[in-house]
Amino acid sequence: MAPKEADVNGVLFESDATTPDMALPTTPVQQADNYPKKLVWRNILLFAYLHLAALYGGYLFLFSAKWQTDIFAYILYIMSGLGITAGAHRLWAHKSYKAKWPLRLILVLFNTLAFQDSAIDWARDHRMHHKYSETDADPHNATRGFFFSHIGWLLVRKHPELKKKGKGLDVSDLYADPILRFQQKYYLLLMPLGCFILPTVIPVYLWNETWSNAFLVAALFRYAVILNVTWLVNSAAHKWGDRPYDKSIKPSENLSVALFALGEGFHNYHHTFPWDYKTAELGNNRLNFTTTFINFFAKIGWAYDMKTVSDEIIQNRVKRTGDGSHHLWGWGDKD
Ligand code: ST9
Ligand code: ZN
Ligand code: ZN
Repeated sequence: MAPKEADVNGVLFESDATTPDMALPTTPVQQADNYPKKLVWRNILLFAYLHLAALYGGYLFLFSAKWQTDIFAYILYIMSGLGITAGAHRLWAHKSYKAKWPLRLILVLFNTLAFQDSAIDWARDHRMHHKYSETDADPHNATRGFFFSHIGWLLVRKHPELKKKGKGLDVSDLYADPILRFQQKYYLLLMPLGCFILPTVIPVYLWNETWSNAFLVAALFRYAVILNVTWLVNSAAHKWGDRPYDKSIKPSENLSVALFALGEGFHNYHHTFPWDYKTAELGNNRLNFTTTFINFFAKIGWAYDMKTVSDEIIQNRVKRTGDGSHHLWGWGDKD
């Protein structure tokens, strides 16, 4: 499908997107920080415990765990990361490509290892993030500061404006997928198994790791790292970096984030052209392992209908709204 563009409040989107709710930003409304915030103490305590335990887990990763456990934790990092990037983000939130059921099954398994809530809930929040970007209806509204957009938004009840506007969001396509419905229905059984129990039991039984090393390294340390890398896209990549495609928005091209986030740090591009399955101007071999992963499945026919943006549309946009730094991000020859 050739990408077409229309201009809504100065931000381009694909006018024939099948689910418009994934891509249509609105004009920022009031930036009120003055509603009575309700702290969620359960989350505050659990995240405090997770981060303290993960710090110790990081120490064990370096100085105590068996090498097999470290490699296992790294593999889990990549698998759960792809469950977020290729699954929840590029496939389900944005529908930037289509996937046959075996790939959807792999992605939902990977996604469950990542414990970032069900893919349906994740995609629903993310559609709000794009549609109402940096307003009160954006779940991790970056205008409320680094801490709020990083982790703070998970420690308080959501803004009433989000709940109000969220009623109008179309997520029928997500509920139409039986694989996603299954994950959501059994999430409280599947998630502990995938994120904590199996990552602990496997190192103990397969290579005789200690219970504490297995739990603290392969489960908690790996989980906390991947959470923070994901959150950095909402915080750091909404604050620091160049804005070659649209200088009027906060999302930025952040190389350090992209390095750890499997290709998801080119956030100025992504907010400007949210339907591109690469979430960046450049794909393979340019710090974009998620694109390599999707392209591999496209080769065997399990991924298809990948949406992209033509060079001409990019160039026009760069000239019209970029901050002049595009020469740094075109990176010479394209893939
Ligand atoms: C986590 C998610 O960490 C991280 C997501 C990050 C996203 C990053 C995106 C960046 C791009 C991609 C880059 C990926 C890079 C990956 C790199 C990997 C290497 N729409 O939520 P509730 C309504 S999760 C429409 O309970 P509260 C709805 O009616 C971490 N409606 O609000 C809903 O009822 P229901 C683990 C919405 O009570 C009702 O409101 N998980 C929407 O205010 C209540 O919803 C946790 O820690 C919407 N979007 O509670 C749990 N939202 O659901 C964290 C709400 O029945 N969450 N409604 O339809 C919670 O505990 C709670 O949600 C809360 C808010 C306390 C934060
Ligand atoms: Zn997105
Ligand atoms: Zn964003």
